[in-house]
Amino acid sequence: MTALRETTEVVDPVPGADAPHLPQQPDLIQLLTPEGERVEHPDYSVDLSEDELRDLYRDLALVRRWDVEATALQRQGELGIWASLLGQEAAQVGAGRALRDGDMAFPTYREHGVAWTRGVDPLHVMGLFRGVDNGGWDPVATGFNLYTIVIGAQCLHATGYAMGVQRDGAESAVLAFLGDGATSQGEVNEAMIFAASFAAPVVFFCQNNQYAISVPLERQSRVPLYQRAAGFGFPGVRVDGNDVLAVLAVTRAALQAAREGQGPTFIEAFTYRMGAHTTSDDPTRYRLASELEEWKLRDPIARLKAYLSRSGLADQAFFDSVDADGDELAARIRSGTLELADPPGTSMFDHVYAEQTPELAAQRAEFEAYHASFEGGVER
Ligand SMILES: Cc1ncc(C[n+]2csc(CCOP(=O)(O)OP(=O)(O)O)c2C)c(N)n1
Ligand SMILES: [Mg+2]
Repeated sequence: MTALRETTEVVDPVPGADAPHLPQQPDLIQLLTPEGERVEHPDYSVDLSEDELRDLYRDLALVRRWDVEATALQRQGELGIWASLLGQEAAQVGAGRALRDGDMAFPTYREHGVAWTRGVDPLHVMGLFRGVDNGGWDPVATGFNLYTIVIGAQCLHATGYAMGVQRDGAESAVLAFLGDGATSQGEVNEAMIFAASFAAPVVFFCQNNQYAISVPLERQSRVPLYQRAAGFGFPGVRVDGNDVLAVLAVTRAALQAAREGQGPTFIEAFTYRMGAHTTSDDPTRYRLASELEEWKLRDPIARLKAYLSRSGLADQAFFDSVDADGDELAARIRSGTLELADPPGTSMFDHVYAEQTPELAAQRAEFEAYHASFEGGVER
């Protein structure tokens, strides 16, 4: 009994629990250090033009500006809730820019940076968080599925979709997003078993932002997350999630392997959620301010800015123009959000299925009759 208790009880310190916070991580793939120094890696490289490098900076800065505006709008009562991506911009933009036309992404509820790279109008995302629609963008046209709140469910959707791609003989790949906490979810593990067994063209992109709401990483896994992939029988890699170049290189390689029939890869993008889990959360209740300060030194945008400035690829005029674009974007998001009209109550029946079912039609009729029974807000 004692032995059993020893192996099943979660006790501190968990073996390797402090590893994620150690500065030295030999297994961490990096092409840009936190100081903005360009480094080489034996297995991964990116060859980007000067314009492409500047465009990546623009993406990161604009996505952060959107996020800041959305958080402010929620605080002013204009959104029901907001799930901030602050600190995770490089992980999302790097992964999103690795996708090709024809590839498909399956997001959680936090992938605004990926939505941006797929050309989804931010106002569609704002509409979801304002509660006026369930997404609103076209998943087929954008190659970006609707947000999924149910933790891990999108990994099954992505794997099933990838198995379909395989059967169609298409040369495209699927990118499934998930969080560190989601790796403990049954559906994620089931999806990875199916993906491995069928060598499905799906890449699991896990943003390890160190927390599942208030639950820290060391409660989710006794081994670094990327090492779990070995148990499913496909490669796992850990990339610096705050290094947009490394994320782009690693995700591109994994998607290409998937397209070529080499099966899945698990990518652990090692990052940090710099804000609250959502606007309903107060992270000061479960983490130290010093931890955030430490991660601010690894800020994904600051390091690319340092690299671009130091290498002469961008000057102050460029950064000023990005700031101006950010202000314009924020103003468009603000005014557009305020103009989003409340839909009629019956619209909730419209997109449940592609075609109405008799049950749904009956529910709709009952809903309409109930509302018709009121006159000027008073029951007749
Ligand atoms: C099936 C299910 N269980 C619980 C929840 C409540 N919930 C919402 S977010 C979350 C934590 C997810 O953490 P992680 O996977 O690390 O993603 P992150 O929010 O950090 O991006 C939980 C438990 C849910 N949405 N779905
Ligand atoms: Mg998390």
